[in-house]
Amino acid sequence: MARKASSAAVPEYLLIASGLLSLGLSLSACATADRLIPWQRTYGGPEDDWANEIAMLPDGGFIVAGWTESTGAGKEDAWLLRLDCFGTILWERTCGGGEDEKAIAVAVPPGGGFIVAGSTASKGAGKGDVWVLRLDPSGRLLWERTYGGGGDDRAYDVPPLPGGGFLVAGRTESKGTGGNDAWLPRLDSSGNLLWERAFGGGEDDNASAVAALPGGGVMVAGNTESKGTGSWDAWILRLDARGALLWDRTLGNAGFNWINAAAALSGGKILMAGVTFPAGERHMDAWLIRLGDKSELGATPGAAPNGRNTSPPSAARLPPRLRRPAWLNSTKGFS
Ligand SMILES: [Ca+2]
Ligand SMILES: [Ca+2]
Ligand SMILES: [Ca+2]
Repeated sequence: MARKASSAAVPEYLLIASGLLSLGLSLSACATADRLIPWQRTYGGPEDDWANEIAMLPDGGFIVAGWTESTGAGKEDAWLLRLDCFGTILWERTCGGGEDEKAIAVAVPPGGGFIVAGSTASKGAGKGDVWVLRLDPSGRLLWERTYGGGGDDRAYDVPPLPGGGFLVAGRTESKGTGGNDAWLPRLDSSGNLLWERAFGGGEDDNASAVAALPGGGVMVAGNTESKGTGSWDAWILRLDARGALLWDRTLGNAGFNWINAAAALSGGKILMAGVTFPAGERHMDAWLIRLGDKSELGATPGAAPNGRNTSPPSAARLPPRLRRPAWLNSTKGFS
């Protein structure tokens, strides 16, 4: 009613124009000069402080997950920074106890707020435990849970899944076959464990990132010393929506091969990133792996009815390697 009263006094086209103008102003508030680096900032105190992952928010701002030794409850604490689109801190929060904590991954679930995964040595079942925290949009803790056993257990990714809840990707020393195994605890939206899967052999194995597929199920980026060639090989696992392994493949050479990021592109396509250390060379190369389309992703290698080779890409199909590893986050998966 108030709107109608005011439109009687002000021409309607002016109201529409003013609405469009304010909408345009709010959208353009984050616009920056067309420069290569519109801004850069540092955050932290006198001790070591680390930003590990960043997620963009609908208002143009960001949430940053990392850890800090400069503030908090002792040693390293998980550290979350809510920034506006210019990098100004809106709020920051540390979580943890007297031992080491890290926030490794952060994501924005459909319901808003934040889901954070990392590790804690201050609580849980012993040594490091996987640690998942659910925060509201203001950074208030809604719930936190630890997962793990007596060994060292770590989380590296925590994507929200289309069906609700989350899938943690990490590694466990408490379960599985030997050494570390890739570990995938499936959580509901309140953090309750729905199921968990561990994959690996007698050596160290891990799951470093997950990309959800449109038809259900996930593609897991992992790394293995138990399979493949030489020391570490990249390890790609295709799981269905219940966590059953449909197929897996290793990619690598006799040197060090490692993937620590997975992005779902449109149409069910997947891009993974990591580093590869060509045998006999003294430097790492950045490494991008583009997986095939949805029809390939769901197929069982070697069992395609039309006889096509549906295997995930071999190293020969990878794009030319970049000689600039610096943009890669080498810590995710190493910590
Ligand atoms: Ca701490
Ligand atoms: Ca543990
Ligand atoms: Ca293992």
